[in-house]
Amino acid sequence: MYSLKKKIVFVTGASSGIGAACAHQFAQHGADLLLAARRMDRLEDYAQKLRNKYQVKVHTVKLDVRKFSEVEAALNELPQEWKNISVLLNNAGLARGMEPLQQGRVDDWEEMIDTNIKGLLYVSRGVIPGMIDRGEGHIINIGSAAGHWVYPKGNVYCATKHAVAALTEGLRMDLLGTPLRVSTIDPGLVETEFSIVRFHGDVQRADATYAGMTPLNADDIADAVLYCATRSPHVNIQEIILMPTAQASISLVHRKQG
Ligand code: NDP
Ligand code: 8X3
Repeated sequence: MYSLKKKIVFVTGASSGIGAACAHQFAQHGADLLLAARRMDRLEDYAQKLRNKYQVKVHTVKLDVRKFSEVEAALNELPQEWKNISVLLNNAGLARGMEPLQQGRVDDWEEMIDTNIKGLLYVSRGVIPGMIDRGEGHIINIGSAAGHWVYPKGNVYCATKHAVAALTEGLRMDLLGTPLRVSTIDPGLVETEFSIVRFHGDVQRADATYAGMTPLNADDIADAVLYCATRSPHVNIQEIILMPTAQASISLVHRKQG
């Protein structure tokens, strides 16, 4: 097994959901955490809880992954002791809206493309050269079942997650011959703030996404991430697709009535 003790793990989108659950489990394994998101109050509160509970070091970074100059500055300005990142978890991401493409909102498209594709690229471009120099690193992307299949009205979100799948595969090819590993974890329905964000704060519509079925929770995804991150260095788990038992395919969900 690969020990994460005292390794630096960089989690984007650590203020909520899957990113926060992964940060928790990485801390349980003794990793030091570099946590990034835009909502600093939440991030700092959470960081303090992890420091107290697990006696690990946690450094927080205010970061909007959509802004290349911000990503570049945040990485350049990291204190020296935080620069040697061993695991990068590209998790920051979102869906916005669920309309037929011909009625879609351009602002929503831009936000998804800028966050899910360009943000992942900016952070990866900033972190990977250092990993290559040090001869150690694991990039774990949070893709989606929506990166394998498309569902009605999922158009642009699905396209961004298909892009994540392509970038994961391409990166693995580009890093061939180095000791770096590249993995993607691709969940189906997970109950987090994802649907509230998607529906612009409409909680009723968000709740309907999970009505009558038991979705995955953020810790289920963290289990898969930690499994990948703790394999021996010669083992690369390329991809894990995980779905709720009640989800047979991207748009076939069994819901109990009443
Ligand atoms: P949440 O909304 O709970 O968390 C999203 C996280 O991303 C937050 O911490 C948010 O932090 C961060 N984030 C969003 N935009 C930016 C940005 N521009 N810059 C930096 N951070 C940002 O949703 P999930 O935990 O569910 O989502 C995490 C990932 O999992 C996403 O990539 C999503 O696509 C993927 N996923 C989710 C599934 C689901 O059903 N929930 C299924 C499959 C994949 P802040 O707002 O503080 O910046
Ligand atoms: C999120 C999963 O099916 O809601 O990536 O698009 S889904």
